[in-house]
Amino acid sequence: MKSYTSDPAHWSRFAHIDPSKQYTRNLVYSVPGVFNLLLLVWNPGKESPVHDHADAHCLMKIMKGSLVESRFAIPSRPGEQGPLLQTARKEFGSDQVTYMADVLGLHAISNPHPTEHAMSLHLYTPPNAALRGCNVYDMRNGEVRHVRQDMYDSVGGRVGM
Ligand code: CSS
Ligand code: FE2
Repeated sequence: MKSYTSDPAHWSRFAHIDPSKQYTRNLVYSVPGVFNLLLLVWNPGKESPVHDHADAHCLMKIMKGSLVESRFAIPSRPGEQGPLLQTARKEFGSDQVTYMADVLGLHAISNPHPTEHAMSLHLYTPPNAALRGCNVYDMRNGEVRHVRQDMYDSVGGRVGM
């Protein structure tokens, strides 16, 4: 992922945008049980919920714009310890790659730009979240809930599948 230089000619056909969402999840390719590769399109100024990664490895490469990653500690007693403890905040620019996994805690990703979309390529291995979902945390009180993550907004560049 590091050696690849982002070129919209390669990925624009996957870059479906749903303006009603925080971000649009486009499946580029998957090998069931091995990995899945998603192109995420982040609406201007929008942020993901704080989440874990379902015991999988996550590689994220910025394809367009920049994204801010905020990291948080996993609460030992969710919902009983007050607001999540933020451990880091870092901005990544075009073609940068970062790694995330549950051993590093939780994170939220946001697009800080007020008017431009940002895009990122995510590789998840194994593709656990697609099978069993992931946990989403409330930043203010640390409460956790499980969400499904097997729905994509487009698959292979096609919407409505
Ligand atoms: N895990 C999130 C994106 S940030 S890694 C998702 O798949 O929607
Ligand atoms: Fe994530």
